[in-house]
Formats: sequence, C-alpha cells, structure tokens
Amino acid sequence: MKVALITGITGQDGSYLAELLLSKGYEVHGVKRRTSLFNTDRVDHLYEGNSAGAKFKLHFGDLSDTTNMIRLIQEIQPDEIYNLGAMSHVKVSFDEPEYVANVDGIGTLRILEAIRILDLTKKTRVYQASTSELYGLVQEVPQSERTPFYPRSPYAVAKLYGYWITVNYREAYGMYAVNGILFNHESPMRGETFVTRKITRGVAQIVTELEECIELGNLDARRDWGHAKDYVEAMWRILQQDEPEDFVIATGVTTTVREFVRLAFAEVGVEVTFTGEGVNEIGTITACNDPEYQLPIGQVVVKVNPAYFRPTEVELLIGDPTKCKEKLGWEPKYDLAALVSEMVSADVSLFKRDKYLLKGGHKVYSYKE
Ligand code: NDP
Ligand code: GDR
Repeated sequence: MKVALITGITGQDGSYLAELLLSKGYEVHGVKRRTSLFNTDRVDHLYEGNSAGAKFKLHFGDLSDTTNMIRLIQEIQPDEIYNLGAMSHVKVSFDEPEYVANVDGIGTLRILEAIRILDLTKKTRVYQASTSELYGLVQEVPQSERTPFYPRSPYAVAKLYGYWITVNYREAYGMYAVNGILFNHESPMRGETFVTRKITRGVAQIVTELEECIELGNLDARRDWGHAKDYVEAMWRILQQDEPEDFVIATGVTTTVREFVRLAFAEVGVEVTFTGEGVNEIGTITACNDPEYQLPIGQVVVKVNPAYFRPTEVELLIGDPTKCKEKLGWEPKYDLAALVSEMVSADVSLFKRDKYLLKGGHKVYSYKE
C-alpha cells in the first residue's frame, strides 16, 4: 500500500485528491491547521463508513513550522507528498505578502529540505502545486512549459520561488520533485471568495431572493477554467511517470469573467445583458425563461466595485495542454458548461435550504446578512 501525505488537505484540491487516492488504495495522511473553528468540512465524509477511515488520518501542522514538518514526514515516511498547502488568494496576498512568502515559498523549501535531512530522497516523490499565475503579464499565448514567467502578485512571486526550488532539488539531489503548473480549476468545493464560486453563490442568492446583486471587480479578466476533479487526477499522474518532469495542466479554452456570469445566470433561465463601461458597467436581467425563477426584468444583478480590483492584474490566461495530453494521457472530463452547471446547481440547493431555515427563524452560516 502506498502512503501519501497531503498538505492543504482541508482545501478544495486536497479534498478531491484525498478521495482519489483513497479510491486507489492509498493510506492518506493530511496536514490540517489548528483553528478556533472546525475546518475539516470538505474531508469529514472520508471518515464515514470507516472502510476508508482507517486509511485516512489528519495531523496538526503548518507549513511555516519547520520542526513540525520534519517530524510529520519522519513519522509518516510517505511515498508521495502533495504540497497543496498555501495562502492561495491572489488579492489577499497583496495584504499579507510576507506571510505568503513564508508559507507558499519557503514552505516548499521546508518540505524538500525535510526529505533531504531525513534521507528520503530516493523514497519520497514530491508534487509542488505551481500555478498559471507564474505567467502573469502576458509574454505569449497559449502558455506552455516553455513560456517565460512574469509574476504579478506576492502570491505568484512566492510560488515562483516554490517552482524553482523544486526544480533545483530535483537537479541537485536527484529527487523526484515536480511542478504541476495548473490553470484555474473550480468546483462546488471552491472557496467562496474566488470569482467563479462568488458568482454561482450570487446567482443562487438572487434566484432565492436572498440578495439582489453581485459586486465584482475586473469583468474583462480571462481565465482557462477547468474542474478540480479532473485536475487532481492529473496531479496523481504527474507523480507516476518514470522520469520527473514539470507539466502544464489546462483546458486550452479561455473565457472572460463577464461570460462566466452570463453562463451562470443562463443555468437558471435568466438572461443578463451588460451595458456601460469600466466602473459604470452593469449587468441587467433582460429575460427570465424558467417559470420557477421569475425575477423583475431590468433588475441590476451585477455591479462593478473597484474594491475588488488588484494593484497589478493578470489579464489573460490560456494554457497549452499538449504535453499533458501526450505524455500523461490526461483529458478533462468536464467542459466549462458542465462545470458551471454543477456549481450553480449545488449553490441553488444550498440557498434553497438556507432560505427554508431562515424562514423558520434559524441561523445559517452560508448566508451572511
Ligand atoms: P484552497 O485555498 O482551497 O486550500 C488551501 C489549503 O492550504 C487549505 O487546506 C489551507 O488550510 C491550507 N493552508 C493555508 N495556509 C497554510 C499553512 N500555513 N500551513 C499549512 N496549510 C495551509 O486552495 P486550492 O485547493 O484551490 O489549491 C491547492 C493548491 O494549488 C494551492 O497551493 C494553490 O495555491 C494551488 N493552485 C490552485 C489552483 C486553483 O485554481 N484552485 C491553480 C493553481 C495552483 P485552511 O483550510 O486551514 O485554510
Ligand atoms: P485567480 O482567481 O486570481 O485567478 O487565482 P480568482 O477567482 O480570485 O480571480 C480570477 C479573476 O477574476 C477577477 N475578478 C474577481 N476575483 C475575485 N476573487 N473576486 C471578484 O469579485 C472578482 N471580480 C473579478 C480577478 O481580478 C481575476 O482576474 C486562482 C487561485 O486559485 C490561485 O491560488 C491559483 O494559483 C490561480 O487561480 C491559478
């Protein structure tokens, strides 16, 4: 039985990856942070039924704590480490640049160094969660393994260090240490403040009449969006190759934030038309085609709020998946339409339940007034 250690197991990707590895017969260990509230919602179901429970274990830890990382790796003796732990919000990284450098950048070094100190360089393979944010300011499109990097945020700069220190440990010590340069991937498990989930939650709150409008930042930004379930499969494949290599994982299709909004509203039969420019742009309901959701024509459902702009923005990401298709045999099962449909449907169910509870005078946590 293979043993895997996942940092960031309580996050979106950590939860899907843990499920995948357990289904493949792995013993899965995860690092969770000590927090004042429960933070294991996304993985609690993995204990249930307990056939998986015995092979699934969480440990307290933090990527900023060197001795803790060394001790965990020594105790667990993992065959594979997936370093997914990070402060992963690009906008927030402008407010916490030093913390992000420590966790997202030096955190990667701590893992690699622990493996070296513990003499596990021949046993333990390391997957580093690199990112399309490394490309930043557009140098060429589509972006591939050969495209030069130009990071545009403290997050991306920290991840750039993580990328190169992984390459360096591979070359210097012959370690199986690799980067997956993943483009944006989303799901119903996505954190609520990333733009796709913010939009699908907003749509669900509007059709259940809990909110009237979504406030967003840059509607022109383009992203290559895939589904997290497909992307964790790629992570696993990257660690099963004979030779350690870095891979771009992407769909090859790019879409604006504005278009994502339109697609999400279309899922509930609501047509949204955008007018105006810059900070004055608005999205208005121009048709309601689903009898279940009859909202007023003319209702403004999207406004631009400059508070969501970033000091430096990444305008265009579109990945070239040629290498991962050819070498990993990886093909995404979801396209954008299927992703949007799954996310909207999950959030509509969530807010229908919340509306019911609110009507009964109960407190709900997914809806903040
Ligand atoms: P999430 O933000 O959903 O999850 C991040 C995880 O890291 C959480 O489990 C979080 O714990 C944990 N974490 C945060 N700080 C620390 C710390 N100091 N020590 C240990 N763990 C910590 O991210 P995703 O699942 O979306 O992404 C996974 C990884 O992949 C991240 O490294 C991200 O930067 C990278 N990535 C993500 C992409 C995407 O589109 N999703 C694309 C490319 C790269 P807690 O629950 O306690 O906050
Ligand atoms: P990103 O994802 O920065 O690409 O990083 P995010 O969903 O936060 O932003 C995508 C684009 O949408 C624009 N945008 C908004 N973003 C947010 N969060 N909130 C808004 O209201 C809003 N309005 C417009 C942003 O400006 C941006 O252009 C994600 C993270 O998962 C990283 O950890 C990961 O490395 C990259 O994807 C690949």
